[in-house]
Amino acid sequence: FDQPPEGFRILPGRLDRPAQEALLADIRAVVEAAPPYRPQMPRTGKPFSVRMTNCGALGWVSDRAGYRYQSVHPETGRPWPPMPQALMDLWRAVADFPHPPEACLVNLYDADAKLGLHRDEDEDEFAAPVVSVSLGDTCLFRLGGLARADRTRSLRLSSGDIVVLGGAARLAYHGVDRIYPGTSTLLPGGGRINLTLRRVTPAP
Ligand code: MD3
Ligand code: FE
Repeated sequence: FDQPPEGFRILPGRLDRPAQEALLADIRAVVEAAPPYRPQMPRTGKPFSVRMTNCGALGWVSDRAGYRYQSVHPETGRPWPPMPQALMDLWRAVADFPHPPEACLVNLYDADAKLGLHRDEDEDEFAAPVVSVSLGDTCLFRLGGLARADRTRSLRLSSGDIVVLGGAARLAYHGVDRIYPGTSTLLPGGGRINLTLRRVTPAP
């Protein structure tokens, strides 16, 4: 699309099918150790339509008390499983940031799931980019500007696409408006998985 914000990089088809399958095997192991749960909106307790889990030293969670990063799963109380080496390697290859990611948020979308327009601002290190990996069904992704009222643009993200959000784009509003069922054969039951790699604490 025209005029992407500074720091927004899309790498279409960055992961080939074997790489997607290998990453999916890693994520299946993460999901076994840290079962996906349904976060709730702060204050209201309204459930998200997206289910979530995490891997890495820290994980993003949301409940009535608010949004935060924490070192344990909110339901099992166990530490998040380690970040798979393939994700550490991917960050090193695309992030252009000299310190490793600390958190990988795993978002699981069924055909009806959406993610409202929001900013990722719960991290203490905005110099680091967020790196997103899409697996499974294509979604309609919406990217805005630094203010909620700014014009937004929509683009499709497909399995194997990687997006790097650095610079000014790091604090841009964004969301997922819809999933296109049946657009990928990667996930046997359909749906979409998005991984976001994040640096949470200030880089040393
Ligand atoms: C643009 N995830 O987990 S990934 C999220 O597809 C999130 O599941 C979406 O938004 C998903 O917070 C979008 C692409 C993405 C991630 C972070 C961004 C776009 C971004 C941060 C700033 C601007
Ligand atoms: Fe986000």
